Amino acid sequence: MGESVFNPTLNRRKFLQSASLGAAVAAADISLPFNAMAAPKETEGVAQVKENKKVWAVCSVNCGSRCPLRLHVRNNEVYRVETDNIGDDQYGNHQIRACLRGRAMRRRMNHPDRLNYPMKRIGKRGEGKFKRISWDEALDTIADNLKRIVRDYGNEAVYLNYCSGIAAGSMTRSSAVNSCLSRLMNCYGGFLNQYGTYSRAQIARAMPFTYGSNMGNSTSDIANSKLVVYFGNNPAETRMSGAGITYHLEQARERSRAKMIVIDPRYTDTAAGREDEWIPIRPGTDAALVSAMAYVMINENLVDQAFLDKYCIGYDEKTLPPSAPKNAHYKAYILGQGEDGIAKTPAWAAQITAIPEQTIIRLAREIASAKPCCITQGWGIQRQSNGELACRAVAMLAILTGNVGINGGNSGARESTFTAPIKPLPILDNPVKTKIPVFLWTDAIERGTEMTALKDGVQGKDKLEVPIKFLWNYAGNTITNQHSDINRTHRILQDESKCEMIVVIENFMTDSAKYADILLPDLMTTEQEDITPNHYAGNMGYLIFSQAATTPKFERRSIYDITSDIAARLGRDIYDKFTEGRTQQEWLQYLYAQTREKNPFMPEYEEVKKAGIYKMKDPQGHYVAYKEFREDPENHPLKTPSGKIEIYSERLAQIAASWELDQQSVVHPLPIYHAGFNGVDDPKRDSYPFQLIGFHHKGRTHSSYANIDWLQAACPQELWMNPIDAQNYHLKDGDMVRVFNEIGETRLPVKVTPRIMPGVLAMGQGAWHKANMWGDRVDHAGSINVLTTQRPSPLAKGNPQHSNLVQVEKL
Ligand SMILES: Nc1nc2c(c(=O)[nH]1)N[C@H]1C(S)=C(S)[C@@H](COP(=O)(O)OP(=O)(O)OC[C@H]3O[C@@H](n4cnc5c(=O)[nH]c(N)nc54)[C@H](O)[C@@H]3O)O[C@H]1N2
Ligand SMILES: Nc1nc2c(c(=O)[nH]1)N[C@H]1C(S)=C(S)[C@@H](COP(=O)(O)OP(=O)(O)OC[C@H]3O[C@@H](n4cnc5c(=O)[nH]c(N)nc54)[C@H](O)[C@@H]3O)O[C@H]1N2
Ligand code: SF4
Ligand SMILES: [Mo]
Repeated sequence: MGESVFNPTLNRRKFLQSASLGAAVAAADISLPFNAMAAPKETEGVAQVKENKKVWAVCSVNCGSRCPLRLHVRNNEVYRVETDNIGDDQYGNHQIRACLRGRAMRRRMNHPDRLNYPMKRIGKRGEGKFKRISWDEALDTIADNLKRIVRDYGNEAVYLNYCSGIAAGSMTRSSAVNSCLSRLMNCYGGFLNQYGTYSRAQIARAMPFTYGSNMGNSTSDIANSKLVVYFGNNPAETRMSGAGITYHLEQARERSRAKMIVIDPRYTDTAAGREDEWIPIRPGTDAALVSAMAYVMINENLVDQAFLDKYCIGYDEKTLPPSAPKNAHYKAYILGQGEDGIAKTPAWAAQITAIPEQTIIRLAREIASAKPCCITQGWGIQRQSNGELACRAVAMLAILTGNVGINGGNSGARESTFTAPIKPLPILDNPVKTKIPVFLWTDAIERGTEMTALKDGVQGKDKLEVPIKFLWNYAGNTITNQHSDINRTHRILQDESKCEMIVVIENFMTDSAKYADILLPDLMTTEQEDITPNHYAGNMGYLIFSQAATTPKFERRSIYDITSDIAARLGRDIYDKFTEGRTQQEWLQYLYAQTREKNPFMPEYEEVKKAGIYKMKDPQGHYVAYKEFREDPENHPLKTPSGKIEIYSERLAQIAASWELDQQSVVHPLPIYHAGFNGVDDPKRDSYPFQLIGFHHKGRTHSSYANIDWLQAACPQELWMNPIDAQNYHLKDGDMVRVFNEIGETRLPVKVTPRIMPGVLAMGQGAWHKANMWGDRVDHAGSINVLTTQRPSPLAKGNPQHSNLVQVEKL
């Protein structure tokens, strides 16, 4: 093969040629060090090439659902995509219907720009110039570098980047801590661990200080509610599956006729005519709203005092821990008798939140008097610079009104969901105990040995001993596109003496893939056998037994196949430990058998495999978070140090006193309001007056499916702007604008709409970054992460990707 720069047009031609050849190229012929134990090859089904068949498959991207697909196959090509046909239109027996993205699966599988061959980089990192190489050369290069880096720096220098492209297949899942790659690395001495996610770093870290965990009632339990209050929760766009939360919400409300109030800077699809009231709020200010509602409730005697006395710590002086200073309790904070001396009146909150004083008063009375009231938040609130405080503040509203642990109520956290059981591939123990926050991986490359526990949230050690030298990236676009401050990451990765080896395993030439040193073409999950459990599907759980719809085309290979071959190159013992002598199919049989041992009511393997899908309902009906605690707190204490709900947390007081934090990064024992950095009161607003949030968009799952033309046409990438702002900036619908701040610039058309409040802008996150990185670095695709900061949130060291300040100009 001659030297070739990666070229989509060339690729497209090859694709067409091979497609017309039917079965095309068979799986690569790989010579292994020991042939007897050669890893399984994906050649099954070659004999059936001409057959007409329907295959159960799964849409396995990380949208929080996982919908079954039924792929119609002819001549080894998918020609039609259907979805679940088991069940009917009756709630409880409903079909798990795929959304518009899953139904575009044929266009994704057959996309002319798919990766077909292993490649090595021949240009600069990020330039996108690659040369086709053999699998042998690719895997040898990876194994040699891995051996060298582990020998020279130790296993702590190897990192598995957070990647969510494949959510939850038993064999194919891409979770950085729970995948074929983590198993491989654990067979070879381990890897630098991580904690948190891009999804919910702040809430997952903060909520347990209040409740000991981060649970919410199931959405179906809204059938028992009088009032639903959604803070930045948008299931109509983020839980879109036919079995998804959006359907459960609609059905449950049909039963209870519960009123619904949506608090969100955007008029979301979840509101969109189904809400009773939309209350637009400035991003990052929910804690101010809650504080003012608390002020009204306290003054009008509307709080559930018996609940606060019996179940909580730190509401007033009665339950304040002895270690706390005088007047450090919540009530004093609200009434202005605490440290800051400010009464959190509705007038005070009105100028912060942009919600009128009278609305706040009315809302407080309404929420306090409608019991049970389901107070729920999505994860947009916490993906901010003050997210840890804000998410606990929303929980405070549920606590003040005593709605915790009861049917029809909620804890204030996001809804919980029931998941059918299936054991994933065991990953074995990681001998390395050091962990970094997911969001700080670029810091761990650039200044790894400066990172400490008290400043950067390193866990397991006081400080990192080596920087990251080897980066695995399997099914993720978090090297650049999905991580903050793309321009900074680009700069860090240019220095090849820092991170010495980057391996990307992908289906497409994404922006992140361009930074690979070795780039491997993966099979899609529709092209191999796996077992995938449901995720956000309310109280209906299910398992999808997917089969390969087509044989592997070109030189694409499965992740188990790839990692087995790398294991073989690391040593015979590593290979044996990694595979345990099982093929992918044998692993699935084994994992199902193990699952069934614990759940004997589940059918035989062959039976479910034939059926393609297995559904089971939550035996509890509705899940109610902290129900046992509510009923019997003595015998069912929470997992907090006191066993109670900790409104005042002594552990947070300790962290606040001992960690190294700057002025804008606040950790506090109480769920107070603080604007955080890039917030409403940041001095930067003089130059960058707009707050910008990046919502999760229905046209894509993050960046997955972003390259599908049908979806681009249905859901164009636009900058949402209120008509008042548009008038001030002399902009009309469709005008091209530049959106910029001190970090970067992107360009896209403006959508002038009253569905966003004045002063706030929004764009869907996940559009594919498109910029000349050796030129002006201006993005031309509306890719928000050229504007987001790498500065982490205070407690979780998480991604504050919705806390952005920008300016806009007409082009
Ligand atoms: N500004 C901003 N940034 C954000 C967010 C935000 O709200 N705002 N959200 C954050 C959140 S919550 C998350 S979870 C992350 C998600 O970020 P990612 O985990 O990067 O998710 P995706 O963008 O979907 O990228 C997944 C990649 O996996 C690839 N992929 C899909 N299927 C397969 C497969 O079968 N095999 C292989 N090898 N690859 C596959 C896709 O082609 C895609 O490139 O983004 C975060 N980034
Ligand atoms: N279609 C689609 N579905 C998805 C995904 C996707 O990319 N596409 N991603 C999936 C993943 S991995 C995740 S983590 C989840 C993410 O789910 P979320 O994090 O809940 O989604 P977001 O859109 O970031 O935020 C939800 C809402 O919060 C609002 N919001 C933002 N800031 C604030 C604030 O300060 N206060 C209030 N009150 N509201 C605010 C936003 O306008 C938005 O409507 O979605 C999942 N589902
Ligand atoms: S993107 Fe999500 S909701 Fe849509 S089909 Fe796929 S799994 Fe289902
Ligand atoms: Mo996420």
